[in-house]
Amino acid sequence: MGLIKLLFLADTHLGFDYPFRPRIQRRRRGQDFFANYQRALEPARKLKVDAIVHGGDLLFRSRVPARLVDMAFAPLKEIADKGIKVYIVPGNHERSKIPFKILSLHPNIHIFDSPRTFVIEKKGLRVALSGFPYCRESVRAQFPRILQETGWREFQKGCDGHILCVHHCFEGAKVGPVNYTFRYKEDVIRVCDVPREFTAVLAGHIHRYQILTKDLTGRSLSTPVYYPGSIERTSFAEKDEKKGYFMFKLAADKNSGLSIHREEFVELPARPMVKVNISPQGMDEKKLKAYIHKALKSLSPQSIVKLDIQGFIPEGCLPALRASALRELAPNEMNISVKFVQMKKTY
Ligand SMILES: [Mn+2]
Repeated sequence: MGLIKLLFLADTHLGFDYPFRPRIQRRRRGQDFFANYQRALEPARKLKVDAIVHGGDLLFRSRVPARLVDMAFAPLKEIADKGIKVYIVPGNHERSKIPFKILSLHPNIHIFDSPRTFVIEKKGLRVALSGFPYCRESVRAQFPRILQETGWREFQKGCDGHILCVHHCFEGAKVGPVNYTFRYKEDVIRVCDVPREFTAVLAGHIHRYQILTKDLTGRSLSTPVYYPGSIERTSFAEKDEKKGYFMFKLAADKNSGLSIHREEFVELPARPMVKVNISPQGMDEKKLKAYIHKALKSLSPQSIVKLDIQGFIPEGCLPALRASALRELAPNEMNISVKFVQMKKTY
């Protein structure tokens, strides 16, 4: 029996910081997202996989220019034209506003625009991919019903196994600098509600790469949940995270059924994010500029920098903290922003 090679990526957020008519000229991060999108799709373009699954949030929000939709769709069409199957889960940034219908006309592109099941077949190996679009209202309560609506049970006889594709939080998923853990809220799916017949859950939505293998009490899950995370950092909460995508080899055995024969997390380059703390109390404009200049010089010019300005800001220092002034101090490739941790004026 054959192996099915599957590439799984999610949360590409295309369009993030990618204005078509920018009001000011500065380095934008949008191109980084497109570059990593292309890198992640490379194994598919080189025909090294049989199928790709996009776990949702293809675009950064639901209302986007038609040109951006075309830019996001073109690589997927190109891959589908080569005979590779493409499966897409609409995420919370998608809903009905993105014209997925255009894509779904392609015979190799399949969209989970409603709860449904598609079958991938290769050399006698048949895998049922079930999924549904992002559910806005209390998915925790509705999950068992929506899962049933995918019709997955009807594919039990003819298939070697099942994979679930969604764009949701599951119990135990972690995010942020202090490892916030999703637990009991109404938008968090219970891991025990995933039937053991599923070999894996492929999920988008959580931007940190992780594999959930245990429930909240520490018991092993019969079905692990795979989050590839976002392909680039979308906020400072992701500053220390690895970014990338998954490559899976699926295999089946008469006794044990479908399994992930091999899994690999492929890392993508991500820009360093750095916070710089500054207390400008007692400085004048010149001194503050010199201080910032020195701090920025010590960083990789590719960095995305946030200046955390703490405490009192002498009035004379304010011009040095204007966006335009900061751009002059920073290398061209650097992104720089300011956050006033406790903004107060002194007189
Ligand atoms: Mn997302």
